[in-house]
Amino acid sequence: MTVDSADSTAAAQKAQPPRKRAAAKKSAKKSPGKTAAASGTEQLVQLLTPEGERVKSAEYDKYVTDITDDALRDLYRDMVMARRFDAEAVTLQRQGELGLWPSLLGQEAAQVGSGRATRDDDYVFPTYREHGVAWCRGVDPTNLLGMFRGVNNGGWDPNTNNFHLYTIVIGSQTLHATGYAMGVAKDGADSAVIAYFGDGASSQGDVAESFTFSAVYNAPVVFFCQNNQWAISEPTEKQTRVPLYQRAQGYGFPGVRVDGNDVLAVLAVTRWALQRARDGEGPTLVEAFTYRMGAHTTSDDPTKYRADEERASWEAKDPILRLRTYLETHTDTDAAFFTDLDAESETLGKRVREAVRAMPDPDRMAMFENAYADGHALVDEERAQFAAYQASFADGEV
Ligand SMILES: Cc1ncc(C[n+]2csc(CCOP(=O)(O)OP(=O)(O)O)c2C)c(N)n1
Ligand SMILES: [Mg+2]
Repeated sequence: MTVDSADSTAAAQKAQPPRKRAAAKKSAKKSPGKTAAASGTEQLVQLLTPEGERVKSAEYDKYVTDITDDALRDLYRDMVMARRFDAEAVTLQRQGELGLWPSLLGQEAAQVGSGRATRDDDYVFPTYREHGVAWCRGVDPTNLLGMFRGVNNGGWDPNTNNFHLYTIVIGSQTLHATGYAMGVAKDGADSAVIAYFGDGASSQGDVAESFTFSAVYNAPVVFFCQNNQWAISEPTEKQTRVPLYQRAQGYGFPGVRVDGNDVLAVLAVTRWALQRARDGEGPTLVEAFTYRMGAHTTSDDPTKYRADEERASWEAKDPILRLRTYLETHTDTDAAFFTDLDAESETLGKRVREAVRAMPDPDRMAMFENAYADGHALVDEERAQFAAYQASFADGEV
């Protein structure tokens, strides 16, 4: 089924001071492109409504015929565990155990649906917010926290789970993914690549270059854009005058907008897109229409730039709640399933907390390692300088 997607524009305008709001209204009137991009009247693929009702899709049902009630419970569990882990990380940051944390709150369905659509031999290039995808790929959640505690530069071996390191430089991983996918095609492998990025990243030149190269070289890559409506304090209508999924058309490959808070629809659409890639049909753009329920990171205060009503309207579309309603209403899922899961997620929270606190501080000289594979004269000089500086302290400690 396709339905009208939600509109964040009105609420975003309300968050502005009156004068700015009037100017925004005026320019929206003047600019039909802007209105079209942000109006939310676009169609999006949905299989599970916010009220927890299953709706039919002639196009996409066939991609989820294997999803039994047990499989739905597994998806539900993934989302609950991802949210619980994320909440623990936010708390750890607030208590000074992490330097920063980018929360995934609200984006669990987009991440779990797409993450579970991937095969083990596929390769994933995340941004910095894909904790739910990492969970699906089997990366131990505690490994995600080292970089945010400042004790390592990544925290996991990308090739163990085919899950690349987090990338902070906005959009650059789409180029890495495209290059990797071109390599996959040259190898004649039938695996696919998926690159995650945000609505803000869609404005980056790197993303445009990735679209061009992947289209021209027919690279087996899925561009998975989580349109969470905000790029820090910039709303999506500041990024584009057409709905983001329509960008693909200009590059010559398909784009589709999916309800990013509907785990089943995201699973179906991403499976479709990955299969196209494997079948040699080239790239696809998936725009998962979702919402960043929390702050951009723990350093951000969204009350400064967006209205409370906007968040409230998205709370009604919560990805976890809608699947819970479906499970409770249409399956034989008993109360014990939910209470057991609560207990399991608490155990995860505790494990993560203990693991973070136990992370050893890195050797101070370690920061000079891994910048160059074979070393570099300048780095050698800096290393020697820093070692001498440390040795200048009477007790050898800085
Ligand atoms: C090249 C680059 N420019 C700017 C930044 C600063 N920055 C960090 S996150 C961000 C917004 C990204 O928004 P979006 O792509 O929508 O992803 P989201 O954070 O919403 O998941 C910006 C501008 C950066 N990290 N890299
Ligand atoms: Mg965003």
